[in-house]
Amino acid sequence: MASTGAPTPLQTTLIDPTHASANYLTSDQGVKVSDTDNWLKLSDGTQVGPLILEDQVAREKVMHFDHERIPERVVHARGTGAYGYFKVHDHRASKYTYAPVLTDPSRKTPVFVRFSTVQGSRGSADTVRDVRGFATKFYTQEGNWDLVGNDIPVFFIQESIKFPDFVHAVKPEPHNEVPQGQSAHNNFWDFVGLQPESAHMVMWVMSDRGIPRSFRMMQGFGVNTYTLHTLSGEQFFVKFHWIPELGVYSLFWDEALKISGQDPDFHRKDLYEAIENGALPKWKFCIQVIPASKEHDFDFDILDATKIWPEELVPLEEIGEMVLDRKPEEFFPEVEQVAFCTANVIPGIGFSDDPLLQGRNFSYFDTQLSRLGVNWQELPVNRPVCPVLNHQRDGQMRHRITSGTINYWPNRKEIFPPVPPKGGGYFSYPAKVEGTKQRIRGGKFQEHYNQPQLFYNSLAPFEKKHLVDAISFELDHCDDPVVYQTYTKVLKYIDFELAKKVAANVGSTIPDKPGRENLGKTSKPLSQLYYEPKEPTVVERRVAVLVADGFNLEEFKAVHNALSSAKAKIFIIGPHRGEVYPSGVDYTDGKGIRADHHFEGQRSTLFDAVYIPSGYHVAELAKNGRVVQYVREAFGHCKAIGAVGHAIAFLRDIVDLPGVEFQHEDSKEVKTSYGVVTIGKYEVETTAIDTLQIKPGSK
Ligand code: HDD
Repeated sequence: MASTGAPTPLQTTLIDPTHASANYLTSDQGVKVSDTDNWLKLSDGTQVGPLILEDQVAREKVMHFDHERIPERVVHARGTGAYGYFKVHDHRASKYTYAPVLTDPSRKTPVFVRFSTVQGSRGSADTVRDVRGFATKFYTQEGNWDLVGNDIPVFFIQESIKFPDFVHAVKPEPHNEVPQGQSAHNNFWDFVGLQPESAHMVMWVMSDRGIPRSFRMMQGFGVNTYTLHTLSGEQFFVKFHWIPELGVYSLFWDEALKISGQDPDFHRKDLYEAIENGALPKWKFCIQVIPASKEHDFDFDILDATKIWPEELVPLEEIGEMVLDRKPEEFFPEVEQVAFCTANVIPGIGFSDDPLLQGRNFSYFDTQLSRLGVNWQELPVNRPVCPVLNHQRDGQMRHRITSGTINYWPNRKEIFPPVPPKGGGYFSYPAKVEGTKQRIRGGKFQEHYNQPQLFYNSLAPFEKKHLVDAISFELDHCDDPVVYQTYTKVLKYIDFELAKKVAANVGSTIPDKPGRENLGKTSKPLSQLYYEPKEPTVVERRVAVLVADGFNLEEFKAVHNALSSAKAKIFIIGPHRGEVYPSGVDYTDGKGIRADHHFEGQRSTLFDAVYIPSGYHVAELAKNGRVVQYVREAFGHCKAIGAVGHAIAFLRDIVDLPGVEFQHEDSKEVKTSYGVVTIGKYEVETTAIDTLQIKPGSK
């Protein structure tokens, strides 16, 4: 891995056809192939007869193809991934753990991160409402550590034995395999209505968190409670957090729905384009730590994965950062074959008795057996970067070859002896466990509504509105009244107003009294607004510039320069792809600018901001229904819209809403109202343009 300084096994496996020492086609056995287009046939030269099965070249090609698919992941099937590195800032976590990856600032640990959606299959769309997986493989010198998390800090269920029920309920229904890429159906809402421990996670997924703008703008959470250990024998409970440098932003539901059709690969393209353009996605790495002695000091169980540890009670400690800087070379061997397992921890990091985590530790290895086989760890993307030396042998698709006569321990030659814990071997914390075997859950696991209420109370008014709309959308897709009646009863226990609003929307019985009182508690970090970056940035934000023949070139250039020096991505959208000419240009001299897309090709939903330069081209734009819809839609989605000179009049005509103020046309001042930025003077001075800022996150 050139960029991170540390090698990965992939380097030895990578074939780069453009630099291969030989440039010819061979069979899988390395035999040169003379023809890959025609199957061997019987023919007298004019008549062509049947194919001959003897053709080993054709058979190999087709048979390989016949077996190209492996089972997709039973959940998180759709995803994408990238390589990068992880670094800690200093030694501050040494008081909690001896794991060098978390304590040694001189280390730059290579990572691979896979982002995913949960419900849909491999071919589903990126922008569906769903939880996003955020799984990180740290290739540490002490072995691989897999932190298999989500973009939401809690989970639907407390016990892993419920996982098959939950997944069956959320996945497409068994009789007709509907729906794809969404949870808006009877079975999901039936299950969560009867399993109220899911209420907290349901609130998160129905909030804007369920439709992120980009993987680069999502938080990540380890979700489960893990432990950290010191060499002197202290144990701490820990939760892991990723916080994106760019802030936490979401799409509007209307945008998400449209993008699902307009560009189903929106998120994966966004990730790779950012890396290609050097706008490297970056996250702060934080921990929340509770000393073992304080495990029972809270009114919730700290081992319950349906609960957060409110930051007011357990503050975040930032200890490091992660940067993604390299795309995979080939999707299948890297993104499809990467395999995570929560049981993959390294010395200094351990498990807790979190019942969800304990079950996960079993399930992930098991699922890799069915997807990839018992030697899944030997696949290039899964290989540790430190030596792997043990007596495991054989199994399907074994790659490693170990010489010698010994494949067991103890052995007379002392080959591969276990390392005593003090010498760096994995050390399981010696916890004393007593009890009676029972199928039981802890007492505090029985309380389900405090934290969903805390979450709802903490949202900004517009976030609450989105949440009501989202639940209403989903329940509207449930045609069994039992399902939406049951869920409105659940909502009553979270917030009375919320329950009434949803019930009214979906035709459910409107509750006449709350299930319980609203305790009025809030926690600031639960709202996305909390993560607004201190300095607004347009880095890698997509800006559409709408032009037709006759736009003002000088002004266009000034805005273009301002945006590109701020590292925004500018797309020129015109009546057709190709040359569009500014005013005063003889069309034959070829001095136009090239439109990247035509108005039908890329809709406003695919952009964060829209800018319309001044010029008589506005008359052309105004005649085009698609352009009018483009701008109205962008305004409706609260996008930043920039308009100058004549374009202001155009905007005023089509976005004729009370309360939206536009600049007078003879003014030099920059005016912003509802995200609409206007500069009024037709002959615009470039100094005025320099002050034009298009801020992200206005939605
Ligand atoms: Fe899981 C995949 C995250 C609970 C069983 N899970 C999977 C992936 C992520 C998560 C991000 C995709 C990994 C990848 O990109 O390859 N899962 C979670 C989180 C959970 C959680 C944050 C709750 C804290 N999972 C969970 C439970 C079970 C599983 C309780 C089973 C008892 N998860 C699986 C699995 C998957 C999986 C079936 C499917 C593909 C895979 O593992 O490799 O084993």
